[in-house]
Amino acid sequence: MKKNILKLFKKMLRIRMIEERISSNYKLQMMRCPVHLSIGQESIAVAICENLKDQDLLVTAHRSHAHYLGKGGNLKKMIAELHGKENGVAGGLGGSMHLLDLKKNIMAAVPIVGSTIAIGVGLAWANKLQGKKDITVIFFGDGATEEGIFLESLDFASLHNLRILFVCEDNKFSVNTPINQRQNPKRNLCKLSEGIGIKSYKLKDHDLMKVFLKSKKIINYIKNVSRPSLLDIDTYRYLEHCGPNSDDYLNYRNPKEVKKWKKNCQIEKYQNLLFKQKSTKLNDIKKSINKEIDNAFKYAYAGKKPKKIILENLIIKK
Ligand SMILES: Cc1ncc(C[n+]2csc(CCOP(=O)(O)OP(=O)(O)O)c2C)c(N)n1
Repeated sequence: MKKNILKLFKKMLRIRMIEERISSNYKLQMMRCPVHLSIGQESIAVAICENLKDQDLLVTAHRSHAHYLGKGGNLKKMIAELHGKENGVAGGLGGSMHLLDLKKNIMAAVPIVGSTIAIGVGLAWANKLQGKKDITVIFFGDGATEEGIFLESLDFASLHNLRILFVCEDNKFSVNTPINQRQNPKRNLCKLSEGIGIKSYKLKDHDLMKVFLKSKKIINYIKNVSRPSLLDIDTYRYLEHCGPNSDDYLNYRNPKEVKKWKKNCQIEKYQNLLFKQKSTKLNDIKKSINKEIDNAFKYAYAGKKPKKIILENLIIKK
């Protein structure tokens, strides 16, 4: 078990360190696309992706880095994409909000809020028609559940017994607007989804192992019974909605709430559990991650700018 926890911890730490580097390098103005960082939310992507097979499909939205990396997306090509380079995952034309890696079945990241929910349902429907047993995981935020397409997608998935795990990362904000200014207090996402016939679960904590164990059970259910499920998890982003900085000075979030979630930092929690203070093993892990990140940035810097847009070259082949 400890070996398993260590493996998941390393994945979380790697995502945190990659995003921290993106954040600190952003001021160099070499990355010119908007970035929506997942710092604070990494445990969900890592825990759920650990229960997926390479063949299982994944779609995500604008806050895509943790999902992409959790499913094994290519780091060098991701960093090159953020730098608008030809050797990036989308030829440098998409940026942070359009990550994909078809070798790992990371099918799309799309920033039109709610859009990838329907795209994911379409992919699962195609899989079903082809007799494939793989599941599709769709990651989205609490804001996306307010789009009409969300309920339409759930309805279609339920009607056609699609093998889908819908994952809502409920970080309580859509940009700077809190959930209580957007939704009736009686609105209950799991009840809404259950009303459409989809088994739904709420986790009020994004604890790494809790999410891992819960999603393992749910994914087994989806595979065995061929039905969709929904998992709604409370979580928190540490930085601004879009960009590399903190925006706590804006005071749209209660400082007590921010403090409470930072105290529940999953990296710190599992670091304390796994390592003694000043652990050389932890330092070695960090050194090796830093080396990998250095290499990814070198790869991005070495890439060429895309010359001109030729539409047929945009069709990305596996
Ligand atoms: C259809 C649509 N409406 C509005 C926007 C502007 N927008 C971008 S991100 C975002 C907030 C989405 O919140 P949520 O789904 O909870 O994801 P989070 O940013 O919290 O991860 C909004 C409103 C958009 N991109 N697409």
